[in-house]
Amino acid sequence: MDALRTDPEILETIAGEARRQHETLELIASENFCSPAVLAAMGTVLTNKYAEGYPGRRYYGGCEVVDETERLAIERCKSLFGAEHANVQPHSGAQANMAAYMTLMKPGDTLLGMNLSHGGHLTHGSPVNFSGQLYKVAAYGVGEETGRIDYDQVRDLAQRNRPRVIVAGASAYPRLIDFPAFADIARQVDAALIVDMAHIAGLVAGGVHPSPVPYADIVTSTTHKTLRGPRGGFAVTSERYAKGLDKAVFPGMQGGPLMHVIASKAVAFLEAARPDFSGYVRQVLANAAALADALMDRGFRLVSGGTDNHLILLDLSDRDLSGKDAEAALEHARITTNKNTVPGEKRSPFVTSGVRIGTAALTTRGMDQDDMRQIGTWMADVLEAPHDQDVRRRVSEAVSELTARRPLYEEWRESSPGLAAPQP
Ligand code: DSN
Repeated sequence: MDALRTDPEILETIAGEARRQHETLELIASENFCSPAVLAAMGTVLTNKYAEGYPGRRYYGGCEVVDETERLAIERCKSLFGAEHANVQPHSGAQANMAAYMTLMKPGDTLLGMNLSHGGHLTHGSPVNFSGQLYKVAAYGVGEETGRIDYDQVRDLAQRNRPRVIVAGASAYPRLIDFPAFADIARQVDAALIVDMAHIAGLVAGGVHPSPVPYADIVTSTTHKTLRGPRGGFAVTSERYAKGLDKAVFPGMQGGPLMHVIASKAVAFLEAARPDFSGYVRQVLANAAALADALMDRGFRLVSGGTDNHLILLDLSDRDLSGKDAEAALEHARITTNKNTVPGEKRSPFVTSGVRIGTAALTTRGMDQDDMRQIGTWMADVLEAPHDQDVRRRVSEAVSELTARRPLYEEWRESSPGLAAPQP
């Protein structure tokens, strides 16, 4: 990062963010800390190269080296997820979803996806997103009592709406997803099945969540959540849809691939194939269970009463505290989460009655169940007295002691020593 001394303003923002990541407890369920190797691959000369097309079939000269980069990423991705075909070019999960839809349906066709306020994703048919504007949408959700996907409702909606595509997968769902059940429903109504495994891709790679690959026509994902790669997307499919998917990504939707990010995805796929990654994701789940127990022990309600994965959805609808205020109070105590709607939400999506919490990032920092029980106690202290400055200060100081013992990206953090730490 010495080279960045030519731009002290940007260097300051990067070092400031490195410091923030180091000095706070990152519990946003969709975030993680990628390895120095993943980080390094992104800051390379590969960013200079235009490579529209695919390996061996490019629209530019000089692609023989980046062809090899992309081939490595494709082969590693296929091998990691046991897929016949992989496209590693989508710039994001949203674009992977767009390409999957373009492969399997036409504008005006019907899409059945999970309601955003029940834990789905914008690209699963929200009216404010292209998916809700280009397609007719029907939405399933979770049972209000159980907090779990209501598969009878999915079947009923599928039979009544005859969707061209059913999309399974979620952004805020704390339980295992039954992919055979979705595949069965899709078969009954002659629909295609897309699984968006963005949140759980690392859990699938590490073998602690069943894989959707044998059941779905196309599986889409991001690379930066539990999978712990760079910010980006990818999709895997069978030979049957391989050509269609590739055409939908390029030239259907994107131009030149980001070769530096594709190199970084390749590094992440290699890391996720190693035995220690399975140990990591097992610990992610153990940590989520420990944190969930700690919060429930203090009387907090969790959607579905617990978790099977990396994610916890705190339901504050029985309290005089919104998700927005809870997020702010926790942030003042150096604990980063995000407000989230809960099933049966009564408040607006900008206020919400829930807080989404995930353990992938802190597990990467080496934290274990004891740390999670302690963090659960601190969170409960703050949420029970969200305006109490003394509680915030006490928790904030305790968080500082814990984070100081688990250094993160020291090289970056130290590159701008004059920066002030965020104050509660
Ligand atoms: N925004 C992501 C999340 O936080 O889950 C999904 O794209």
